[in-house]
Amino acid sequence: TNIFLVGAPMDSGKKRQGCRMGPDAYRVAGLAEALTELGHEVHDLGDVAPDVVDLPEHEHLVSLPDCVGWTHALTRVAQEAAGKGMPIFMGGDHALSMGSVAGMAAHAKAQGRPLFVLWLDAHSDFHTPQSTASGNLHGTPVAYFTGQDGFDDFPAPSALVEIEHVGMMGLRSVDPAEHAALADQHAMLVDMRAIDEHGIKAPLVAFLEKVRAANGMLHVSLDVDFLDPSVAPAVGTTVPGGATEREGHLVMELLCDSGLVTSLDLVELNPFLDERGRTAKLMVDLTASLMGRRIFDRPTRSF
Ligand code: DIR
Ligand code: MN
Ligand code: MN
Ligand code: MN
Repeated sequence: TNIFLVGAPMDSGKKRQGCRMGPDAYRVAGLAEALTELGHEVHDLGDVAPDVVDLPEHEHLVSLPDCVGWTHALTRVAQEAAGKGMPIFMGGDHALSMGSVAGMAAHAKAQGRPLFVLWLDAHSDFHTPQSTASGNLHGTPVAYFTGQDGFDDFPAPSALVEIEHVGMMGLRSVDPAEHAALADQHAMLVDMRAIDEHGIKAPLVAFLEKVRAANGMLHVSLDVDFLDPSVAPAVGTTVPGGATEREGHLVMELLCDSGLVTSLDLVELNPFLDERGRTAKLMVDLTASLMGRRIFDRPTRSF
């Protein structure tokens, strides 16, 4: 596969700083090398910068002008990269997915194919700028790219993702307003209890069958906090009770087997909170599993 690494050092989607160091952490942890070793052709496009927009700061929403500028820039870059190969967005916080997904949706539309989104996250990120209590826009991307109301300051996406084409896995922190908004929608919602009871494979396979039946493209958005904090501590919004390291790899291995994934976000890594690169390396290893690494091919890893 022709892979394009897109650095998106976006740190504006929440108050706590550090995600801007994410792209370089992935580079230091050997993301490009791991993918090259698997036989892929890897191009690092360097880091994107946000567009400059003429918008005042908002009294409640954190860094609104910056978030709007990033969305403009990343939508454009995503569309360009998708035309050449498979983009991997190295975040950066989860607000970057407003741009990455909007760009991929535009690309898919131009191909005459629907875009599906697999959201691997403790959180549903389905707030609107009106419903968010924290003011942190990294809690809003799914509402943005599915066309919910209230994003007037943001670019209107040229293509939306249907909420029926969204699958969320790993949920264990959904705010009341998000829960209410999701209740009358038809996204696939797989919370940690469902994973405990049925395993992670069954719901994922069901989702992938839907993607295949629709000849869809599939964007995967991997938030570090999908994983349990005991294996992935470098994230500002840890929630106990997350996916294990093996559950993470199994998801990636099944996605690899499906051959359906056309783009990937790696988001919310905060290297400032990491333990000697441990979380960055795990995210690189998960990406390697997605791109074809098998158990018996794994390099031994130490800290
Ligand atoms: C929370 C945090 N729901 C908020 N969202 C996070 O601030 O609205 N998403 N951390 O990954
Ligand atoms: Mn998230
Ligand atoms: Mn999260
Ligand atoms: Mn429903």
